[in-house]
Amino acid sequence: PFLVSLITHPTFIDGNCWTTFIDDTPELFSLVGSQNRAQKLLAYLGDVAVNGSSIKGQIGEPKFKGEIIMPKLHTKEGAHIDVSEPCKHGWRNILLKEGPEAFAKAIRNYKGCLLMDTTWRDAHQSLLATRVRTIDLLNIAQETSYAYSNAYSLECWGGATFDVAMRFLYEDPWDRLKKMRKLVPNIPFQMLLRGANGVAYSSLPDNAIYHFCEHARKNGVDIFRVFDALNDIDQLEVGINAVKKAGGVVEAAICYSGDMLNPKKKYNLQYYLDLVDKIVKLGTHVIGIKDMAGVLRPQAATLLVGSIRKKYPDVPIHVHTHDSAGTGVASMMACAVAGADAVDTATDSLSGMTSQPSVGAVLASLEGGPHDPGLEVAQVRAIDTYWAQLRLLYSPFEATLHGPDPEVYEHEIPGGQLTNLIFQATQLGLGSQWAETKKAYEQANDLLGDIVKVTPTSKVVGDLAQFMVSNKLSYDDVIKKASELDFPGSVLEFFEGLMGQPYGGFPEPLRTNALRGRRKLEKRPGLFLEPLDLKRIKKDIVEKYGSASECDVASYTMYPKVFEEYKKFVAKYGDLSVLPTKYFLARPDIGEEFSVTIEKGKVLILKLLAIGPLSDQTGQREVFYEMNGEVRQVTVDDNK
Ligand code: 3PY
Ligand code: ZN
Repeated sequence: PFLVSLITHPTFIDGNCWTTFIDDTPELFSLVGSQNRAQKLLAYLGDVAVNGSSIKGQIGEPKFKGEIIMPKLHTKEGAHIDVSEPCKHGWRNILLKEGPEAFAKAIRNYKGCLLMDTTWRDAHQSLLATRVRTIDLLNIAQETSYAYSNAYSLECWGGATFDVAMRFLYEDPWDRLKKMRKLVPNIPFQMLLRGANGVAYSSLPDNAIYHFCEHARKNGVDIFRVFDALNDIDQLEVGINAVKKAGGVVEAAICYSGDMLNPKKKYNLQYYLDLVDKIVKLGTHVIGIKDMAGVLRPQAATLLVGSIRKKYPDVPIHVHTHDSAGTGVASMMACAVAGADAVDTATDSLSGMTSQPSVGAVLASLEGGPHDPGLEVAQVRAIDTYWAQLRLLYSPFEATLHGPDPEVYEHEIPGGQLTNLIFQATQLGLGSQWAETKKAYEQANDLLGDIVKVTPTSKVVGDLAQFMVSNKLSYDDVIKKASELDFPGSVLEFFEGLMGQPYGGFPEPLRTNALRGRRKLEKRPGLFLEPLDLKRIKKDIVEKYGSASECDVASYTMYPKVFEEYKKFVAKYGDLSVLPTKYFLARPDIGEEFSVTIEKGKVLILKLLAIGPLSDQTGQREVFYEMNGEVRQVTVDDNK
């Protein structure tokens, strides 16, 4: 195609000066670029047509088949809201004009209890295996900028979304962030940062965390919820300082575990208040309470939030929970009444169970009272009509959750992990082992010293639990046979101290017996890691892929292998983030027409015409597509 464009270009035909031709004719390259992109896109569509989607974790095809109907927003008075430009009002204006301290002060002074909407991050991480794609966030972004304009924040980045975007969706998480930012300039964007682990699963050199936060901030993240999976203050400090240096709002979080009101349990009120003292001393702008399993019951919430509020009347408190046991709404109500400034909710259709409590239910509980979050109920509901359709579109990633799990108070499995474990158990046909796995999880937690469980320590407990179930090991067996057992890698890493130091120390003699001479770190792992040579990394990426942004460097530092696999995929199929989800996950019907905007102003109208017979010689098939009126053909290996 390049040659054809070249020799038919008028300048070339006229025989004008060749040396300046290429410089003066960039449209030629853009034409070749888009033809290339179109060809790569066809290669993907052809592959899906023949082999079906190969997206990991996908079971079956989307239940939603039609066209998505977009919601219309109206003011309270009934006037139609034009969403062609994003909304301009919101809390982000204060942050941009006056900085994080002024932002925190303004939030604290607000009379109601604000909401953070988790739909774009934790809700789909917890219910749909983090599979919601950029295009589906962007399509509702401008409407969201209006309906949620008074929200404390939109949680839309970090946690597992970073890894999953590249690993399973073949998307660039930075590209997602930049595009969302353009469409939602008014609401603060919030991300989840795993302290000294960044968005990875283990500690990285400090300079990688600083570099990551700097670029997250530059590209649009405003509020960073920083946590450490063991509430290890040294690990937390790395994240806090990195966010401060980047100029973001620091929301250092204490992870809530166990049952504070039960005197037999390890983590009591004093433990949490001491932790809060430490994060306040480190200069957090907002105090985060992170109830990752949904075990903060209403009465404990009243006591915890009330006590922190009394001690720190001027620092905003923001509470996160999961609705696994069904008590989320009651707990968030209790938090609001006890003095929380913000609580987390998700759009109704992506709420409940292992996700956050429903925004509709929380609004119904607080609206019109002294803690009113200040959102327009009808607009919030209108946004949910979009997500109700999207939930069906993502049905291939649904875990079979049928109702609340009050056993969460015993096993304490975090929301996202609970869904994952159920999903795995169902996929493996281990439904009957599910009850056993939950019990083993509880025992594994006790064996490890009753630790705080959230990424990555929740994986340690989960791995040990699955190891116990598959090897038919009881609690006592693990203790007795520790010096012979081939423990999962994550368990050994935890025992080595690679995830930080647990409160109350490591369980002995289990640790020593399991490690069998491996090192035992007594301090945070980052102190033992050499700084990364970020310039060298950039140079290497340029050499391999032709260019490298600082965002690429940050992706590489977090997930070197995943980043390289992602780059290989993109080299083969192009940027698939522009492809509507329906066609990303399943082939269209023969004759069904659809469009893909591959870049601004460049729309491809596509129609699957036919799938050819299998060639015995090559094991391939020809797939025929109509693209902008022309018949195009791709040859695809039949892998079935
Ligand atoms: C994550 O780290 O991804 C979490 O969601 C922890 O709750
Ligand atoms: Zn969560």
